[in-house]
Amino acid sequence: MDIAKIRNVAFVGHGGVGKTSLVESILFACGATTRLGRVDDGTTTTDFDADEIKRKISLNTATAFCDYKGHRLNVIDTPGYGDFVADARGGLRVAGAAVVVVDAIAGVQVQTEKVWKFANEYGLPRVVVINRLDRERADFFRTLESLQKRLKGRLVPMQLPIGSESGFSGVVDLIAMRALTWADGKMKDGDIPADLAESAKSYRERLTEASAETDDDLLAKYLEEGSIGEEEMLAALRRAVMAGSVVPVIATAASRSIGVAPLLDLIVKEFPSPADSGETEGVDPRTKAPVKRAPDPKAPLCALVFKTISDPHVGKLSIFRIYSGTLRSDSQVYNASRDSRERIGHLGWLSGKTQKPVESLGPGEIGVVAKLKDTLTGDTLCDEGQPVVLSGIVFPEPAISFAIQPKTRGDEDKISTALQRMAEEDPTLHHHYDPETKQLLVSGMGQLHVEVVVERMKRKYNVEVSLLPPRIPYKETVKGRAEVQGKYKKQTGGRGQYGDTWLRIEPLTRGGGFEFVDDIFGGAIPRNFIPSVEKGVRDCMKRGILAGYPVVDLKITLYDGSYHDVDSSDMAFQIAASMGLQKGFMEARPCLLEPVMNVEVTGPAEGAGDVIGDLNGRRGRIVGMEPDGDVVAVRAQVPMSEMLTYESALRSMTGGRGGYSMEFSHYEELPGQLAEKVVAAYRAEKEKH
Ligand SMILES: Nc1nc2c(ncn2[C@@H]2O[C@H](COP(=O)(O)OP(=O)(O)O)[C@@H](O)[C@H]2O)c(=O)[nH]1
Ligand SMILES: [Mg+2]
Repeated sequence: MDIAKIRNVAFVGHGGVGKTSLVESILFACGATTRLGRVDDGTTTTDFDADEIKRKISLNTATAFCDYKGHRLNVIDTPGYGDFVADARGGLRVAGAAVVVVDAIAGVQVQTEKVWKFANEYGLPRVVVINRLDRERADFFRTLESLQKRLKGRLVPMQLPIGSESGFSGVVDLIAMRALTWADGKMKDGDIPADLAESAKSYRERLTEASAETDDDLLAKYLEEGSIGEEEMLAALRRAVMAGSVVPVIATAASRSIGVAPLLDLIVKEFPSPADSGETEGVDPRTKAPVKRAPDPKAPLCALVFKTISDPHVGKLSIFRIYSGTLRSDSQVYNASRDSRERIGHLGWLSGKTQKPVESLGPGEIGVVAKLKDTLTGDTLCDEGQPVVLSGIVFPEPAISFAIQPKTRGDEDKISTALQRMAEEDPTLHHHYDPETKQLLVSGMGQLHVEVVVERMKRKYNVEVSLLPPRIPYKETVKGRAEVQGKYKKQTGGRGQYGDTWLRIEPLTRGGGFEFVDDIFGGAIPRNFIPSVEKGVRDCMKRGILAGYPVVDLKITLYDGSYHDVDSSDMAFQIAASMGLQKGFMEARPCLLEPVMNVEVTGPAEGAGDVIGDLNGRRGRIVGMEPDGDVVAVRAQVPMSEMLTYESALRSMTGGRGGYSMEFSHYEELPGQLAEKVVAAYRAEKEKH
């Protein structure tokens, strides 16, 4: 495939703005599908998962391909709802450009800002699509204003809408200065309507200026002659878009296919091909030296897996992008991230869940392969002789944990197999067994995420579980200092046990973690037992002392002790240190720390007072408020434990019109009375077992 003709494009934005519908219209317009699917009917190409069809929202990043005017478009549809938006990172990591979709009523929303930042991290050229312009109260110019105010970047309209709300019928193309209108799905090219001529002229000037500014000669020519030609303007705009100095804004109604063809033209004309994106950089895993790989089919292979789909029937599918070299069916590759060899069976192009077999794939292409044994999302596949590791994909840490219980006794093994499979395809899903409470904990990005996991477990893996109330990931620390002796001595018949330590316990600043200082002089404890003391301390910290939560922000100094020639052992010193810490910890004014979240609530302005009052009642601290038209965004910091029931509370407070997002911020001390309750609950639980 001609690399200059490839465009890899990620569709990103807040949930429900029409990304999946837009991708569906593109596939249909290009003839990749024979009928136009609809999100509401569960018939789109990229929302193929049963949970997506049921909920009518995208939960996963999905890919599809189509051909347009001799170009190959790989479209990557990403989820936009808070709990699932992290998956968009995978899509953006391998894309050459992003289409940021916003709603023509809501404008910039919480996740719009988030994906905008993701796209900045990867330095992606982008276009903003104002979609759903056919709806009542939709407003292109008001939305444009909200974009310009809240997103960093030079946003310049490349089109103007023709008609509004249900009368929205097409766009003025400000480059060709033509009117494109749609009737019954067919596009018509005509003259600009008289009532739009004036504003079209003035917006074209702004677009010309913005494009020309990246090129001094062109700007000089424009200022002198007062205009520049279409060809020159396109070339200048392309440079500006690729450099990120201009972000074109266009208008669409995806579900009516209005504006789709001009978006396709823009993707082909303004967005970079993988050849334009140039060399990719990685690291040689053996020498750690930087390595560069050109997008050349003859270069050594290097590809990045950006999505994994795991299915009990089909097995594991790895979706990847090739950066250099050629990958062939029936070959062997090296996973440089895991130091393992993988057999490549059949290769394919992927469209939703459907594979089209291909013999080989070259640079810039996106493909799929089944049944790799060790490979996970973020891994680099390459030639074993010339290994390289590309930077992976950073996924956020889970924000919330629930304990789960099997509905049928003896299903524990089935559950852990299911969770393992699901974690392969979802890097934001974590699980672990807590030996202290004997509970299996499942952690995810939010309540909806964990609920979807439970449903999926039932549908795909045929095992039913119930969710217990979420477990707040408290931590333990101390506020004071203590010096204690930890001594373990046992004499029973034969060889005894002897370990004796003196520990100084001190707090570190918040986030300080753990510090172990060896301050033993004169051999009070032999060198070889010092690591045993540290291990005893660490293990004890992991288990927790006050209420079974991990201990953090602690400095331990081992400053004295004694030993016995025969009876001292590694184990004896571990136990001695652990006993010392347990005693000293309780003397050093222990306390619990609770996670505090950054919360942003958006809702109707008239309800802002209620929202703020409620957040205060949840021990929240309001940190900012931004009115934006008749909508207000309230930012606050609120303890996680107070936010567990927020979803339904907000719904009833705002009549369903409010939305919120939250992510972990930091840890703070849990107030005494609340801490006592947590400790009491822990003791009660422990007595049961
Ligand atoms: N009126 C109207 N509805 C649209 C348009 N585009 C999408 N929708 C609807 O908006 C909802 C969300 O669309 P979807 O494509 O799932 O959004 P996504 O979450 O961004 O992928 C669905 O009910 C679509 O039918 C549009 O241009 N006009
Ligand atoms: Mg979607």
